[in-house]
Amino acid sequence: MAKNITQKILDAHTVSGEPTKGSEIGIRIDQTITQDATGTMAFLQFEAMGVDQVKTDLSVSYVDHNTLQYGGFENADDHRYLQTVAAKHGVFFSRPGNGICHQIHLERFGKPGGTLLGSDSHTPTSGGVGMLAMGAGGLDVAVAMGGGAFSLTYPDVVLVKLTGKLQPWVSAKDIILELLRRLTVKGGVGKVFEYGGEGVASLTVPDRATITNMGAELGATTSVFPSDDATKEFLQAQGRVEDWTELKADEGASYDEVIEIELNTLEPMIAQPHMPDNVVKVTEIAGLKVDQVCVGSCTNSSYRDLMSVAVAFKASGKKVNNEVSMTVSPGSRQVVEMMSRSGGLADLIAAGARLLENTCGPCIGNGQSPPSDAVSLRTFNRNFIGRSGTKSAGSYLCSPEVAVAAAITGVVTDPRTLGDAPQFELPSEYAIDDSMIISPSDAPAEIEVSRGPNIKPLPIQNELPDSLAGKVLIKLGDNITTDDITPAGTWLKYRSNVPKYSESVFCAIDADFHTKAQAAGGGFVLGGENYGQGSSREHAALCPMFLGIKGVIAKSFARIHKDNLVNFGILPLTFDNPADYDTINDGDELELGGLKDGLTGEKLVLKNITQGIEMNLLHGYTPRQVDIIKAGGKLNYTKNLGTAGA
Ligand code: MIC
Ligand code: SF4
Repeated sequence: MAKNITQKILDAHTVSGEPTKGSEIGIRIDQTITQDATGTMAFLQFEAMGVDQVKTDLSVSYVDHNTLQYGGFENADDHRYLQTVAAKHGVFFSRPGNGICHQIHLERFGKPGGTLLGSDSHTPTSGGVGMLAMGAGGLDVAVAMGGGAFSLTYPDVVLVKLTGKLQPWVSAKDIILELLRRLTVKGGVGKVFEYGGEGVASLTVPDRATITNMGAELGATTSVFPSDDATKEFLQAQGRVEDWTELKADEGASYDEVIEIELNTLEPMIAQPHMPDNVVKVTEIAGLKVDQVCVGSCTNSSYRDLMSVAVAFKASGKKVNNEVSMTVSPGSRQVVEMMSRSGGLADLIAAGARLLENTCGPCIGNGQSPPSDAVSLRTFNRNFIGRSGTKSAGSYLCSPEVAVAAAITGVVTDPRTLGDAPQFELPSEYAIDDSMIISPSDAPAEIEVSRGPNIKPLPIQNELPDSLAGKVLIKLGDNITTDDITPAGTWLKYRSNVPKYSESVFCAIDADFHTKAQAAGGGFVLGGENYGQGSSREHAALCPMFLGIKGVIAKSFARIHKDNLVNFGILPLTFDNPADYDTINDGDELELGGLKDGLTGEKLVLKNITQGIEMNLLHGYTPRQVDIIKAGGKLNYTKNLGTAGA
């Protein structure tokens, strides 16, 4: 049978289940990524499983989110813990200062045809070199490090057929913004986006990685490009051509859906506040005054991206506009070194751009919060309300080309009005220096794992009782993000301290939520469509669990968050009849009984005691998920099995 790329990789890695659409399969994971904001929990969970050495081909622990170490010992303690626990258990450790996990993984480790699981939603970046790379909660990654399979629903595969070639000043970011415009932030749920067509050849690996990275904003399981001559060239330039293999769809391979994009007709695009799918052509809002421009994040921080900004500045002979504050955060140390050697960095600094550390930085609200009511243009992937740290500001997502045009003029500007597009060559050899990636210890028994006071023990969930009762503690609308549930920014340093971090739950929506939840002994959360979209942070399940949340009833869920709720023993449930959402009010007293038997069927009966009505809820769990929920979460379930091979 002719196979597409997704089928080829999945079939080569399937260890359980049938490869039929919609059914659950278990796949072997070749490589894992963790980052510091999710990694401390993932490693505490890995330790709790009692596995000595990781069983993957490669596991890397990156420090890139909380590198600032401001206001106390917390970040630095976490780094120490991560470094020692990695050394002890066979994991490579990428030190703070080495760069953003996705950029580095693409540069140094990603391999065509392999599987990668990462405790960060933008793990699909490595799909740019033909990997099947997926984001997941830290606990799923911990299980994969222990050699356990990763379970996923066999996806629909969408072919994104690219024809023609991008015009000057139009770049990869515009392709993914166009897809978001067409499909919305929930248009990709349950799907893998596979890129094909003759237009693929004109895109370099950094271009492809921008697209696969931001496929996460479609809610997609992942996105993948073929591995071709461009991939070989990139891996050759990274000094690892031996990692290259050709990977393409067979002639006549079938797809569940085909989407066509004519590259030559695309124009510069921009996502307006406060959702990545609120996309328009730049020309539609040209002239809007801009207060801040930020270039960077795992979407657009490669050498290619920064050079296009530097070269555009140089060619224009202009500086950053007096009314604009502009920052640049490079993706990796390799990018910084290459930019320094090529002179591009000097051009950026001469233009008045402010150079930040090569980390996530402003993307996750770690610095550069814009002024009140500001317009901030960012080459990032998320513009959720408040994510920048300033609730009244609006973040707009755009390409580096659109960002530099606005930095020069001080208003949203179509970069095509600037004249000739930046010309520069991508290197045939990148600067390779892995000295900030520390290998695991040769004598693991001698390593003592360092645990500072910020590292609090994992909260434990009990087995599921037969009935759950409690109040609706909050009623929410559509597209609630994990940033709404457990915000980042100044809260980030408490990622290893669940009791403290739990104080942040829904704080921007209801500042008293955590006290209310604890006083009520827990209860239920009511959500609309696509509940839990955005990041993979399992804290968005773990902290509500700590506050006693028993179930989240919503119209639909984002993939990773739904798995995270199950993993922590909170019931994600949907309405049999979505109109029932309107009949439940904030504060209503709810009861779900007969759970142990009920979970073996499709439907559960919810009693709304306050309104005196009943309704059917659907759980949609696989038998494995039912067992996890009954055990009180995946950690208990895995321990009960006595293996990480769950
Ligand atoms: C994000 O971009 O929201 C993050 C911070 O990288 C998260 C992970 C986290 O919350 O630690 C993600 O995308 O998964
Ligand atoms: Fe870091 Fe932002 Fe990428 Fe998340 S989206 S990994 S915060 S750069």
